[in-house]
Amino acid sequence: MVQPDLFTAQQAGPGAAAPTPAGRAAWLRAELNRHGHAYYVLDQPTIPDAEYDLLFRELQELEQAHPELASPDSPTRRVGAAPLAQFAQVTHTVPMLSINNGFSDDDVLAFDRRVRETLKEIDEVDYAAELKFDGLAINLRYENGVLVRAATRGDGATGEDVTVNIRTVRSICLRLQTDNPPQVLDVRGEVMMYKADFARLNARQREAGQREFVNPRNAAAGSLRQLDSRITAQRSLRFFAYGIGSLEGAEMPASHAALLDWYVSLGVPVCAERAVVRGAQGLLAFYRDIGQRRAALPWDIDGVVYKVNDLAQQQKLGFVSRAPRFAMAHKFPAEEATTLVQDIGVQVGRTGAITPVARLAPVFVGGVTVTNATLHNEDEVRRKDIRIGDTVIVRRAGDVIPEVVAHVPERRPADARQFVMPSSCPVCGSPIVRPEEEAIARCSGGWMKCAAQRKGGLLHFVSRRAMDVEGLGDQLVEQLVDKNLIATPADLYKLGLVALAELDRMADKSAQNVLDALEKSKSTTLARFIYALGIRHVGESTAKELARHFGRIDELMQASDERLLQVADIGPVVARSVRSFFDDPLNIELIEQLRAAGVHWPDAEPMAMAAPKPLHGKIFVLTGTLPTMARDQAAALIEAAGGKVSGSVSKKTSYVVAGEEAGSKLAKAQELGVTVLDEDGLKQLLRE
Ligand code: D41
Repeated sequence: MVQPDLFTAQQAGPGAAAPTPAGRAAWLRAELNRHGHAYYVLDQPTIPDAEYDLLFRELQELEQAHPELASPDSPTRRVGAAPLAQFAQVTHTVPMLSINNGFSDDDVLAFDRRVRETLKEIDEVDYAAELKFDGLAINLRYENGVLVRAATRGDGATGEDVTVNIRTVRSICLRLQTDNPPQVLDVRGEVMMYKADFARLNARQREAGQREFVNPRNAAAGSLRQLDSRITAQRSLRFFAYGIGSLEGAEMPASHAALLDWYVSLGVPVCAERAVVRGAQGLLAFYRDIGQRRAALPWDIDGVVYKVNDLAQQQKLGFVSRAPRFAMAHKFPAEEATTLVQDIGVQVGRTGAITPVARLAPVFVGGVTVTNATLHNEDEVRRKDIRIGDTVIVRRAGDVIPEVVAHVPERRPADARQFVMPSSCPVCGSPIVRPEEEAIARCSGGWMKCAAQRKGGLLHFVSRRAMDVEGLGDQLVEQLVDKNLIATPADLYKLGLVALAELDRMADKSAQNVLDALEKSKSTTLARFIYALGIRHVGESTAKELARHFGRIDELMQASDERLLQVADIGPVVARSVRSFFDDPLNIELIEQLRAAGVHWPDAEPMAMAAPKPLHGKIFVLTGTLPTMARDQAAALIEAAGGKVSGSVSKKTSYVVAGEEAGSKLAKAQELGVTVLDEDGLKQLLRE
């Protein structure tokens, strides 16, 4: 799309002789808008952040020196302004309607039937299907292509003027990308926060000792309704368009899909997860597809929205009370619900980790009834201040285990009780210990004494991604351990038909199935076997790396810390954990027994021992501008030599490489006594 000021841009670009301030400002704005759009809307960055910042600062200075150049669509207007006393009221020229909700397939069939009845003579209706973002509805008014006002939906008739806040949202264009913009265009859509930005924001809030937000929606609402827009500017809000209000001076597109395509061409962000589908079956297929991918999306949605695609058909359908008859929101089961904490107990994991668990009044959330939710660890219970008797928000997203998100302060009873970490394991009675600097308290009984750890370890051993013993679930392992029929994974392969068939809910047939599954599991891979051992800190991908690197179990069992550290992604903590696992004679015996029982896998050649890289284990922090190297270049060279680059200086930092205008990081390095290098010093190290 051609920018109106692109002609001046070319004239005033690099190489042009002495551009006028106005020409230079126009060029800078066009450049910044182009790069900003590529980054925030297309997700395809075109220049490094540092270069963007440079152009930005130049424009800021230019506008300060020449106030007459100030313009409402300048990217410099995105940084926020002085706080407001209150938001002004805005009356929407065309009211912002609400949308009818449905929850079941039947609701969808009924919606489609009503639509067909009204439209008559149409067998199958074309629908535009899109996501239902969990954010805040907003109206963006563009006059002659320039963003002049942004208002919240409010009660649909009047909302609040949040223009200064909306200006800080990088993906929202301050000027439409077209040569002939409509005189008036009201773009409607949802402001929200990506899940990753939400997590980063909460981490920042936590570090600053400030209140954390319960979910991305609340974070988006809190950020948008800030009277101090400089705070909003730091909050990474996003926007997706899904509707239109007033339109003057342009032809209304013929369909909803065409409207959204037009928006895309104007530079207005539209989510790519949308489709035109046919009939109720098309709607249901869209719902199922998105439902399966819901947890993997970068943002929260609470359903999908269906709209009759043809705008003439929409007109014909009209409205009931305040919602259009042409649209329906098909909601997913809520991922959050409130319920009562009846008690807080603890659970003992396979490594002995003690997890506080809230016992809840049963609540339907994320599509299932939940009675237990994890509180992660003791510090989390304190931080979130969850007490017995509290009303809490419980979250179950996708297949993730349910967790307690927050308590509802207004609903805390006077007799709410604090959780106390027990001093001994509820399963085996061994002391519970919590090493200093660790977040996790553990049962000290170990595998030998603690049945909970044995059960957890056995369940892990037989799990699908480990030895994959089909049909050996919770209840069976529970009985086998409680009846002392097995203690270690090796005992599994000694089980006989008679012993198995005597267990509750086992018949000869199912007992034989378990034996067959055990037999089948003996033929495995080294990676699965390593993972099945349940070594602390060794997950599936680390197990794969270890298998690839060592090829044979004996090679791994004998590997030194140094050798282990050469494996991709293995650091000192994991190396230590692997080494101490194989230093324990009981573990060696277990492996021997399993091999004797017939567990086997194809061996491979170990990878050659590489010479350690020169900067192995060294952590670098880069700050300031280096004379000849860009920061990315320096980082790439350090990483290629085996070093790591970190963003902040700590006691663990090996070197700070400082260039011109190095600031607080240099000061911190000096304070901590970390070695400071200049570019030559770094080059010297790289040559060594
Ligand atoms: O994503 C959404 N939350 C969303 C909300 C959407 N994708 N489409 C919507 N369409 C409408 C109509 C049909 C009235 C134009 C909506 C909303 N309304 C809406 N959001 C809040 C109230 C109404």
